[in-house]
This record gives sequence, structure tokens and C-alpha cells, in this order.
Amino acid sequence: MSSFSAHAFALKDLPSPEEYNKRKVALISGITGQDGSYLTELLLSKGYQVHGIIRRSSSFNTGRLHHLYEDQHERPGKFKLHYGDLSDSTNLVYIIAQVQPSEIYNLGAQSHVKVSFEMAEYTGDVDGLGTLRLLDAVRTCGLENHVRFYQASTSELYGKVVETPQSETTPFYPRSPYGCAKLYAYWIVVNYREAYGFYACNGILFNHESPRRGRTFVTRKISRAAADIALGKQACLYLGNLDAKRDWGHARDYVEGMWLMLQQSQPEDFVLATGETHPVREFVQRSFEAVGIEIEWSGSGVDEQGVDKKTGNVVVKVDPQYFRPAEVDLLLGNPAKAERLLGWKRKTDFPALVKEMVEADLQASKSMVENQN
Ligand code: NDP
Ligand code: GDR
Repeated sequence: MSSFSAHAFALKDLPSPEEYNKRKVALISGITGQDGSYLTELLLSKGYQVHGIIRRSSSFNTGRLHHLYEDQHERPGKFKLHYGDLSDSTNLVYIIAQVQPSEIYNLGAQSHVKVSFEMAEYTGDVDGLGTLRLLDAVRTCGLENHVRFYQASTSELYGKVVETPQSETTPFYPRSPYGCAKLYAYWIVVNYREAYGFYACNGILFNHESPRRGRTFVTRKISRAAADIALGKQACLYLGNLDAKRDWGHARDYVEGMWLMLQQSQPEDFVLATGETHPVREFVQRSFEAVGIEIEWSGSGVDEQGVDKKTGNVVVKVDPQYFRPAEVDLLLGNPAKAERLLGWKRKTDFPALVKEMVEADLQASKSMVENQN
């Protein structure tokens, strides 16, 4: 046992790490988010008992988990939510001591890059120090050799383009307070792995989307607007930088990769990506095509407009308020290591992702119209 161990509240009479790991008890921070909901579905389907940390909110914040929560009445003891926050160390120790998880997925974060410029200190506290707090809570409970830990690292670590495609060996150059906070989290995970023998992995995930994506991220903003404009509920979509390129996959495929990372004999860091990159403009083009609107582009930079070829209406306009103080121009990942060692491969391609998101928003928007009538 390390002389630096912080076993102030160490749990007693633990089984060996091998026996402990067979228990299949997962704890997820950020369970109410996009990835949290898909990961919960996956883990429940694999027979895990799933615990999630949720924040107290004055409004309803468990919409993405509603179907699972309903279901838990049929499967008592399989799914439980705990109030907590990554800024509250005592609470994290308490939850871990109570749950005694065999796997922890740290998905909780202020995850919006643009917002991180406005809330830089908060983002640093939650996304950076929050990761340290969770790791230290595991140590405080004396579970560092028992728990397997997944950290939601990000392609935002690469930031300014140094090389493409970006892989596990590409140097980092973050371009936002969010990226900088996640850089701290990345390295503290590596450090605790090396210092205390933690089974801890960084999943360096490129952008992944779905119909459950938050509405202020660009893909969902576009898919919703395409649906609403097609149904005559919205006139125009305002966007920022249309030239930024992203490597977009489906969240459902990526949570499978998270789980695989914690099932290996040795902890390692992995990139999950599709190996393709597309500009924001293409996401717009394809989304509007999916609802029967063909866009013609005019102007450039902030003067850019997207005109509906049939009606001549301007359906897309650039608004400088959505530009960022520093931008990540190009992300393109190389998932070769994950494919080779984890057997992971994305199943959903780019056209299918756009189609699924637009169809889901069209459906949701139509049913709102029907409910109003
Ligand atoms: P979301 O924004 O959808 O979800 C973030 C989750 O974190 C929510 O459950 C949110 O709770 C929770 N959260 C926010 N602040 C705190 C806090 N102070 N304490 C505890 N929980 C908090 O993100 P995604 O599901 O898309 O992403 C999951 C993780 O993966 C994040 O860490 C993100 O940074 C990272 N990531 C995401 C990628 C993507 O493309 N989606 C790519 C690479 C990394 P609430 O619902 O109450 O707001
Ligand atoms: P990103 O996702 O910053 O890559 O972070 P986002 O969808 O916010 O932006 C992608 C690109 O689109 C450009 N863009 C706009 N973005 C938003 N949100 N709104 C707009 O109106 C708009 N117009 C153009 C952006 O400038 C950017 O270039 C996501 C998050 O999920 C992070 O948590 C995660 O770590 C990374 O992906 C990988």
C-alpha cells in the first residue's frame, strides 16, 4: 500500500480487486446528459446496477432518463439517482462510500465550448478540479485499486491544428477554457494512474451527436431548425462559423467504446472518432435536403446567407454572436488504436446520423403541432 494513500475513511473488508470487479456496479456523473442516457441503457442491458449523480434543479432535468426511470419500477434495485455535484467533495465521498462502484464514468461537465469563455472559472472548477475531486473521493474510500475509472476527455484537447489525423500521440493545444480544463483532467487521470496504480482511462472522444444532443450544440440546433422551418414554425436559422470542420459520430456508438475501455487487462487512453471530417455548412445542407429544402449559398463570412432555391427565402444567416474568441478549425480523428485493441468500430455513418436527427426533430415538431390543435 502506498504511503501517500489517503485512507481516512477507507471501507473495510473489501474483496480482492478481481472479485470486487465482478459486481458490475457503475456510477455515472453527468447521467442526465446525452452520453449519460445512452451509457445507462447500455450498462443496464449488460446487467449492471447503475447509479447516477444528478444536480438539484428547480426545473425537470431527467428528461433523457425518463424511459429508464419508468422501467426501474419493473427492475427494482437496478437504477438509482443520487443528488450531487462535482464541486462538492464531501458529497462525492459519501456517494462513493455508499454505492461502492466497480466502474466510474466521469461524464459530468460544463460541456459547452462557447459558454466556457463566459464561465471560465466555473468550467475550470467542474471540468478540471471536479475530476480530481472524484479521483480523490475514490482514494479517500480506499478504492483506488478496486474501481475502474473512465474520464470523458475530448478532441478539444487538440485545438489548434498541429497534425491530422489526430491520434493518441498528437500534441495538445487547447483553444478554450473548456479545452484547458479538460487538459488538466486528462493529465490528473494519467498522473493518478502512474502514482497510485488506478485503473483509469482517458477516452479522447471526437464530437458525437444524436437526437438527444443538447439543443445549443450546432448539429441539434440545425436539425431542429430544419424541421421547424419545413413545418413553417420558424423563418430563419442563425449560425456562427460555417467553415469549422468536425469529425461527427453517433453517441450510441461512442458509449460502447467507453465501456470497452474499462474491460481491458491494462488501462490505456484511446481516441474514438470516425476518421471523416465535414464542415458545419455540409451539416446544414444535408439537414435541409432531408426536409426537401435545397439551399444555395451567397456571400462569405458574416455576410453569408443560405437561400431556399424554390422559394427564394433566406433560411440561414450568419450571426457574429455565435463566433468564438478562438476557434478550433479542424478536427479529424484516427481511431486505429481503438479499432485494433478494443475491437471498436462506429456503426453509424455521417448521412445516417444527419437523417436520424432530422427525422426525430420532424417527428417531435409535428407532434407538438398536433398537441396544440
Ligand atoms: P451534456 O452537456 O449533454 O451532459 C453534461 C452532464 O454533466 C449533464 O448531466 C449535466 O447535468 C452534468 N453536469 C454539469 N455540471 C455538473 C456539475 N457541476 N456537477 C455534476 N454534473 C454536472 O454532455 P455530453 O453527454 O455530450 O458529454 C458527456 C461528457 O463527455 C462531457 O464531459 C463532455 O465534456 C464530454 N465530451 C463530449 C463530447 C460530445 O461530442 N458529446 C465529445 C468529447 C467529450 P445537467 O443535466 O444538470 O446540466
Ligand atoms: P464543439 O461543438 O464546440 O465542437 O464541442 P458545437 O456543436 O458547439 O460547435 C461545433 C462547431 O460549430 C460551430 N458553430 C456553432 N456552434 C454552436 N454551438 N452554435 C452555433 O450557432 C454555431 N455556428 C457555428 C462552432 O463554432 C464549432 O466550430 C462539442 C462539445 O460536445 C464538447 O463538450 C466536446 O468536447 C466537443 O464537441 C468534442
